[in-house]
Amino acid sequence: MLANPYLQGVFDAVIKRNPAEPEFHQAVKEVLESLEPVVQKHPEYVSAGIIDRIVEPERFISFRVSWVDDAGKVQVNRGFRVQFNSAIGPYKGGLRFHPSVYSGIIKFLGFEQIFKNSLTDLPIGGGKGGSDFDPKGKSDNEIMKFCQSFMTELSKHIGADTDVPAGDIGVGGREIGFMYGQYKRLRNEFTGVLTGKGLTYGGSLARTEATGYGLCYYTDEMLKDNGKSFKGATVVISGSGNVAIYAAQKATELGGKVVALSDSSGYIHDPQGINLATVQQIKEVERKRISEYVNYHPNATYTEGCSGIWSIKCDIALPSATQNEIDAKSAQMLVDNGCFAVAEGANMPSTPEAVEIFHKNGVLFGPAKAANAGGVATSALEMSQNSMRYSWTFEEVDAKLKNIMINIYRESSEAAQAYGLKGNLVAGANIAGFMKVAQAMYSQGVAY
Ligand code: NDP
Ligand code: 2IT
Repeated sequence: MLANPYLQGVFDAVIKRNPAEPEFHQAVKEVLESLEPVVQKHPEYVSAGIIDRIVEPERFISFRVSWVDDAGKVQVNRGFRVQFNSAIGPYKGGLRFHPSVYSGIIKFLGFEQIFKNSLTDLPIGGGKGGSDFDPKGKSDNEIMKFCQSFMTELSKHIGADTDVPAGDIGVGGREIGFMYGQYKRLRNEFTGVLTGKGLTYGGSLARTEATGYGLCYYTDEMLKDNGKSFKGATVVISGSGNVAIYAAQKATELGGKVVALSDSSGYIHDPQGINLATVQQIKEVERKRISEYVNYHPNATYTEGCSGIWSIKCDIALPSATQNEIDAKSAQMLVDNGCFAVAEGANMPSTPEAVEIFHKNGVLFGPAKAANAGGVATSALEMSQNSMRYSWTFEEVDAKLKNIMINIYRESSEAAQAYGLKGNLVAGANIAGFMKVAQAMYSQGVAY
């Protein structure tokens, strides 16, 4: 139960309107908990119905995606786009292709995206989309067919000044390329309608690296603020996709030793330090399983199953695979093994019980909407470059990204302190992200 009856009422309405969507409920509850001190201080937001409105998407689109596989069989998937909040800019957020995708996953991600995007201090609203399509085991031709069919419908709802999708799980450079090609063909226009594009057709340098690098810049700032650093620290990172790979690269550059990575089948442990070139060859080039790693590095071990990765002794954990991958048991194992910092590369990877364990035990905890905002921040920088028809160097984009991540840490940390919750970066990120959107909604009146 939420202590404030008004907020509890908002939460009850969310559950009633969105039944059987536990991930969405989880994301909303966490934000509403953080807003308790805010509604005390700002009754005008309550009377303007800001919180009642912010939990309801401005628009939710669900559509059929049919395509023909290599065997000539017709396949049907479901596509989604949630246009959650446009108070501070065009809807912005990734597309996820994974068999687990349904309305509840899209809404949780879209809701989180509102506050994350606000934290970047760049003009982007909150959106998210995707499909229950499983890219695993599909040929390039099948991926192209699916992406073209998906974009044929999505193109009716997006635009460079309306809604700008990007990648997420299962959507990387290959998929963005196929979707961009289809959008251009349908509209006959070359605009910045997607981000994460290839460098030859409007992509930004450093967007590929941005989420992982940004995660480490944020973590580094959080560590420094508490008299610690990556230097000499043992680091465990889950996942072995876009976020995990570039987090591993930056953590290593900052002096940490990354000893484990995973995928949805299992995890590898290399006590000497993971060889990233091998991982990139396996995952980015060959699109194979992380278990292949031990064929190249016989000193490393591979273990089936995902959650065991949190039993490896480490100083810093960077969960970068998927939602709810750290439960109370895994959080307790990390604490018992002396882990002093956790920062979330994935969206909502820690369950509420896990977060509580980290807080109770004094573990420095950087929540997803702050710690992984570097990806979407750099997407917004890609939008700026597209609008200017210009491109910045890698160093220029990377320097802007670093500044943004340091600011996000400081703003969240200050917001927590201002509301009497010093050190609680979850509340700090939620409050700081909320305030800007709330002010914009308030100024714009009751439009939706
Ligand atoms: P990728 O598709 O590149 O990689 C995903 C990784 O997570 C893979 O190793 C995958 O393993 C693993 N994974 C996916 N689903 C599960 C699951 N259900 N259980 C266990 N492991 C799983 O995606 P990203 O690296 O882009 O995304 C990772 C996380 O980061 C997501 O939570 C995403 O929302 C978040 N994120 C991504 C951003 C970006 O810019 N890309 C920005 C901010 C957040 P397998 O290959 O076996 O499926
Ligand atoms: O969760 C996220 O922030 C992303 N997947 C990146 C979104 C984007 O628009 O770059």
